[in-house]
Order: sequence, then structure tokens, then C-alpha cells
Amino acid sequence: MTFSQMWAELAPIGRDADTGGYRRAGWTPAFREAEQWFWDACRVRDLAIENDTIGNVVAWWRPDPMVRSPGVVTGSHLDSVPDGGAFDGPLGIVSALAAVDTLRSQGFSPVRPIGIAMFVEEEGSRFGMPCLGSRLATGVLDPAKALALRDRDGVGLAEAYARAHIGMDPAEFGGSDITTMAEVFVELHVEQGRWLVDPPEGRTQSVGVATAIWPHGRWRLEFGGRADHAGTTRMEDRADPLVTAAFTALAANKQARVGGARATMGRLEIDPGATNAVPERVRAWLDVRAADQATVDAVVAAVMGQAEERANRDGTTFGATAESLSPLVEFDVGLADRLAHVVGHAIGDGSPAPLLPTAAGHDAGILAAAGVPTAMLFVRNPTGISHSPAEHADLDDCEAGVEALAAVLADLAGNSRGGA
Ligand code: HGY
Ligand code: MN
Ligand code: MN
Repeated sequence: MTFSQMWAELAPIGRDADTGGYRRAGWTPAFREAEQWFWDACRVRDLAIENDTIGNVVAWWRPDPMVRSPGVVTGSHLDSVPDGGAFDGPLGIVSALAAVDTLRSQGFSPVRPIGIAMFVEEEGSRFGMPCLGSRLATGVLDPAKALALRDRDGVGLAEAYARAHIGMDPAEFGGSDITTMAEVFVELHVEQGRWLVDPPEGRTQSVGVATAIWPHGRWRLEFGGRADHAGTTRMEDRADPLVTAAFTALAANKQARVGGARATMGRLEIDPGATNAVPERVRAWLDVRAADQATVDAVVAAVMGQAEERANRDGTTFGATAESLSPLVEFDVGLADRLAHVVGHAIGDGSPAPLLPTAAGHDAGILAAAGVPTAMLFVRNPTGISHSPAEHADLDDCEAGVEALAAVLADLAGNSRGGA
């Protein structure tokens, strides 16, 4: 089955007919259908499928099917942000399957096992914790803290597993040996910016290699006010939390521009949400990212301070909770350089593939932080847009990505039959 055929099978799963965006939040029926597609694709390839107690999956191509040993792992995620793009996550999974097919068609047989991984809830769209599956699997997230998470409907993680008919024992939850089984991890991902489309050094290519992931974090902001009547309450008598929240959004935008950072408030909850009532409370989420931690910290501190001041003026209350923090990830320089040369020879003119940072978080960042030698390949996205139905990668660039990944896996896993 070609990349295109696999893509055509997976693409309709979880796509919103009106917007063309994807709704595959963790453990929802759409996610489970995409997960089932992945399991079937692994089965037809006789891969040895393993899942940990969290639901992360690694499907292995082993030199000796009877010997379970660490190896080279590639893969990504199948969940999406609400109304997300088709490529963010799935491109890495489908490309991994296609790369295995390519290597097999070339008569390649790995010396080291090759695993294809699918991590759950990478976007954190349902439970608010990005890279939930890989953070649990690498031990950086306490299972008890994860089990205490609630989705927007108040459903907890254990309940989400039960509703998805997934047996999960809370006492066992969180166990995984991914950090010992993955001797190296390479994630192929659609680029979520325009570096490969109009690169600073002017040489564009279908595939680039990651150097770093910017530090970033998410904060939950709580604004408290006093519910009152929209008509009978004089403006000077109000304690309106939405006014403080709106000011905070403007402050975040300004501080990010001034500080060379990126700040986003893309999610807002207003209670009780009546057209004719001053709100009681507002909850908002702030996402801040920058090339260095000091800038992230400075922007966040400025925004929080200004929000506090404004709340005093508005007679409202303000509180903030850090929901997830992701420090700077600098990928293994030697590995990135090696893969840039492998990719350059596989799909380019022999010169190394471009090296580029990203401000998007990935499971690869979590594994790298856990000490697994890790790299990322980015496939050109002509729109430069992501977390949107407009996200795109041309078929010839996707196929170049498969070729590049196949060459990288061959380089890292070694060929017991020579050649390829
Ligand atoms: O939010 C991110 O950067 C990633 O897409 N999870
Ligand atoms: Mn994403
Ligand atoms: Mn992603």
C-alpha cells in the first residue's frame, strides 16, 4: 500500500465535514477509530504490537521475532487540536509505515529492531496536559496527577478509558519502558512554520532537521467578579471579570511583541455565559513561548503583574496556575548533523538538509528531555499554517519525507543484508 493509499484511508477519520478540520481528542470515538486504523496497519505488516499501561503503542519490526530488544523508534501521534490540520501527528505515523514498506521493498533487513510509536494525547486537547502519553511514559508526570485531570465535561482520565472500553488499572497506570526500549527516537512531523518555505539562508528543501524546541508553557488564568444585571447595574458599580481578562489578553499580546516572544489566549470560558448578565467568573488559558527561558519568564511575569494591577482597578480577583511547562530542548547535535547528511544524500543534491528550530512542542522533546538520543525531521508545509484545516504538505514533499525517513532508519538500524 502506498503512502497515498494509506493517507486516503486515514484522512476521513475524525474530519469535520463543515470545516475540514480534525477532532480527534484523546480517547474519543474518532481518536479510537484512527488508533484502530494504526493497529490494523501494523498487523498487516506483521509488526509486533506492544502497548504500555497508558495506551502508547510501539509496533516492532524485529530481526528475530523471538527476541525482544531495544532499537530505533520512529513515530508520532494521531490526536489533534480541535479543528486541527490533517498532517500534525498523522504524517509521522503514516510516513513511518511507508518507510518500513520502502525498506522491505529494497530487501533491507534491520540489524537493530525498528519500532513505530504512537503516543496518546500529544496535543493535550482533552485533558489540558500536552504530551500526556509521553510525559507519563518517561516518568516526568505523576500518574496520580494525570488521573486527577478532568476534561471540559468533568470526565476524569480513568473514566475516559472506561468509556472508550479500554481496560486500565489505576494502580498500574503510568508504567512504560519506552526510555529503555528506544535507543534512539526520530519523529517526522509536518513543519508548523515557514522556515522550509522561505528559509533564512535561501535554500529550501522538502525536508529539514530540527535543532531545538523553544521553551514554552501553559497557564490557567482565573478572573473573579460579581454577577449582576446587564441593564440595571451602573458601569461604575460593576466588578466585571471579562474586562480584566480582555485587558490581560491585550497585555499578553503587547508583552510578546515587545519581548520577541509568542503569547496566545485561544481558550476562554465565561460563567454563567448569559447575554444579559455581568459574568461571575472567567477562565482563560495563556500559552507563552520564546527562543529562551528568560524571555518566557519575563513575558509571563509582566503579564501576571499587569493582570493583578488591572484586577485591583476593576474590583475583580485574579489568579494563575501553571498547567504545563516545557523547558528548552536542544536535540543531540551529532545526531542532527548525521541525519542532515543522510537526508541530503537520500533526497537532495548531497549537501546536508537544512537545520531549523521549532516553537512547537512534540513527544520528541519529552523523550529528548528524558535522555533518549532524539531527532526530528520536518516536512515542508507551503502554507506555514498549523493547528488549522489550512495546514498542508504537498504529496511530493510527503513522499520525499518517506524516502528521507527510510534512509535515516536504514542508517540507524543497520542492514543485515547489505545494500539499501
Ligand atoms: O502545542 C504544540 O506546540 C504542539 O502542537 N503540541
Ligand atoms: Mn500540534
Ligand atoms: Mn504534533
